Amino acid sequence: MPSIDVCFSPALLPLYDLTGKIAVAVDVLRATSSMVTALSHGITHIAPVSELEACRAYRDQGYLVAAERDGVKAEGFDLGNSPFHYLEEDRTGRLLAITTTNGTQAIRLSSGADEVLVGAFLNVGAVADYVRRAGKDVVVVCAGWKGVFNLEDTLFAGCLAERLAGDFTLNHDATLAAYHLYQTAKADMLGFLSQSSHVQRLERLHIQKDIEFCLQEDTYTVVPVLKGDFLV
Ligand code: 3SL
Repeated sequence: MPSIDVCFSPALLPLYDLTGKIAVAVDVLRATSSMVTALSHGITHIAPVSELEACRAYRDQGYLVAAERDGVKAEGFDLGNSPFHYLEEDRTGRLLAITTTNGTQAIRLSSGADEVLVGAFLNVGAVADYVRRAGKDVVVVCAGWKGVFNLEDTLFAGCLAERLAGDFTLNHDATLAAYHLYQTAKADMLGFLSQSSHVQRLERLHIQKDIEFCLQEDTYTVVPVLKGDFLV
């Protein structure tokens, strides 16, 4: 039976062998939630980029360029990092390049896996179906915050583990920790996360509606897959 493991931060990735496995990169608040929303609302493909300048350069090729640092839209970009950018305006047919503090790094750093998927609560059921069909070992790569652990990505890992229980073994300690944390949190995720550092950071920026949106499960069925430099 394949297994699901959890890497709590990209800083721990050197300790994981992703060869032959599927990596599910997650940054629930908010990068991967925004990407899933963008692809579900007409964006045709996404370039996840690590550096601001490299991201901005995509504008010359007709891309919408989006950038966030420390929760705030970076100067000189079309968009920041909110899922509502793709809900409140029609972006159908547009290409997107995006760089964020942690999420885009987690995606790029996962590229040693056989396949890199992008996960969020918004598409957790579709991700579970995808990896079940593939039948390979899975590692959830949590974006964390600047190299350290965060609660919200760990809860996503626990939610995915719950969805895969019975078809995947959950017997890595990191997976068990995430699974049990999710059992405690799932009835009231917003309440459980209210003291967490990134929720507090986003609340200071008055982005409460983004938090509530990103914590919804199974809104979308799209599963972004990294093909070369692009998520499709
Ligand atoms: O760190 C990231 O990649 C972002 O998702 C952070 S924020 O939610 O846009 O502040």
